[in-house]
Amino acid sequence: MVFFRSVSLLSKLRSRAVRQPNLSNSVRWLQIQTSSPDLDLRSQLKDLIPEQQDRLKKLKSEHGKVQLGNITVDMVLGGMRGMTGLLWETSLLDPDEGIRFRGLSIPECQKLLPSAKPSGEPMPEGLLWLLLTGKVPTKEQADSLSQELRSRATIPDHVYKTIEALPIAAHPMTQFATGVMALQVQSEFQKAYEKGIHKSKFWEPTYEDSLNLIAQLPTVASYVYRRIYKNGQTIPMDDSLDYGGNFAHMLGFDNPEMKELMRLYVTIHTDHEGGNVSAHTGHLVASALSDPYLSFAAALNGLAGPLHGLANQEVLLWIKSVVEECGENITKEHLKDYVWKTLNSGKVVPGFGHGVLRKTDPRYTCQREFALKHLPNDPLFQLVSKLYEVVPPILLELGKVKNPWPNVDAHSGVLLNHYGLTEARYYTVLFGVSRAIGICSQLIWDRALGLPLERPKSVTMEWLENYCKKAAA
Ligand code: NMX
Ligand code: MLT
Repeated sequence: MVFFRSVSLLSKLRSRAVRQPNLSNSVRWLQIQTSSPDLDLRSQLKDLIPEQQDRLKKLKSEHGKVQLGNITVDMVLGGMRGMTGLLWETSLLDPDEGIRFRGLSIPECQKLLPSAKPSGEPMPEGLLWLLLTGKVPTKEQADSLSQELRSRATIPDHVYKTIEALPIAAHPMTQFATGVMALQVQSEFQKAYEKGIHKSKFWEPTYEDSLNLIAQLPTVASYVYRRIYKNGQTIPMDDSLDYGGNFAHMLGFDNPEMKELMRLYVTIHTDHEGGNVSAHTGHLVASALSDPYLSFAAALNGLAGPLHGLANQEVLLWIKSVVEECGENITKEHLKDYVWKTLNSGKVVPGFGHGVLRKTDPRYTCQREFALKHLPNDPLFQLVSKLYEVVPPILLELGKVKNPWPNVDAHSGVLLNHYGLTEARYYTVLFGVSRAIGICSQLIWDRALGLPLERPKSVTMEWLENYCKKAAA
């Protein structure tokens, strides 16, 4: 049966506890490493689940009534900013420090996660292992997961046909999300639910769907790219390559630096705690026991909005419009005028600002470091660097922007553009492939922990007015 894949233990299992002092308390429970690695992710997860179920039960029974803060009218009217309302185990965002994946910052992930080449960028499959188990995998474990993902990557033919039913001019995100919906036909969770699976077992077909989906996304995404931009000439998967390397390869980019960029890109875009639009949407939809395909397709539709994932497209198009109007060597003074022109026409400066972050996004910083190492003389990178100096003071001058600093999307486009992936309208699809790793990892835990249907209370303006009158009396 598909849920019970055989476990291949290459050597005898010997466990030892490894302390990693930089990790927060919330992840200490996961600090068990194996010196002779167990290469099967699913069986590792299975061992962890009972312990975490007990932990949640204890938290509920001992601290269920502890208050986490007050809800203000501003929060209700202001998109729930600052309102703590979700459990999300795989990552946590600090407004000043940025994201930590299971307690590890991006530089720590770059240092500790396995890489495809010596001292290279982290492999996304290593991060998937970390998000799911809280353990830093060995290179052997990451390679074994690479192999497993390749073995799950076959796409049913109807998926291609479904995408082909759309006009070629349809936005790449529309084509990609349509492909994900077509993949849903294979959902193990749906089949198991129809057969009456016991709820204690929900996580198992969810795991199968999630790994299949993560495995298949680069092929579907590459298909969309090659369909729209390369006359439909697709490139098969290379069995010798890892997840990120293969994705670059199937898109048509075999430059080793582009493969490294893709590994870094996918890794840093995977997860950004639970409240961002795509993760929250996926989590909400999944809370109705919708399977991972349905949930992730919904998440993608949120990611496709310009204030969220589409911002990476908007940034490159905006940068190219600067170059078109003012040339690559635009002075800082001219650039300031251009930024003001954008703001005065009622638009946002894409790639700057954030709903939670209050400093430069570390995902921006690591991409900047990549650029400084590999493409310091690229004219668009130099323009991005100038924007880093010019934009924040202007946004501060506006007086209302809470975070004037660049986010992840301010940088990704110029890197991709440098290696020949110049089609900005496609960029959000890359974000989407990456985000599946975070959303699906949490979804498996949602099922393992038996998290309930999400259903917050809403109120009307009249209700708020009356409530506030009574509170003031
Ligand atoms: N350019 C112009 N105005 C901005 C910007 C910006 N980059 N960022 C915030 N503001 C405005 C915002 O529109 C709002 O104006 P108003 O009161 O007139 O509606 C005001 O400043 C206060 O907004 P904040 O509280 O600072 O930001 P909020 O949490 O509401 O929104 C973003 C966060 C990310 C939506 C916002 O900063 C933005 O629109 N940035 C540009 C788009 C972007 O880069 N999005 C990608 C985010 C990362 N991602 O990948 O999802
Ligand atoms: C994300 O990666 O999801 C974005 O930075 C937006 C967010 O965290 O709200």
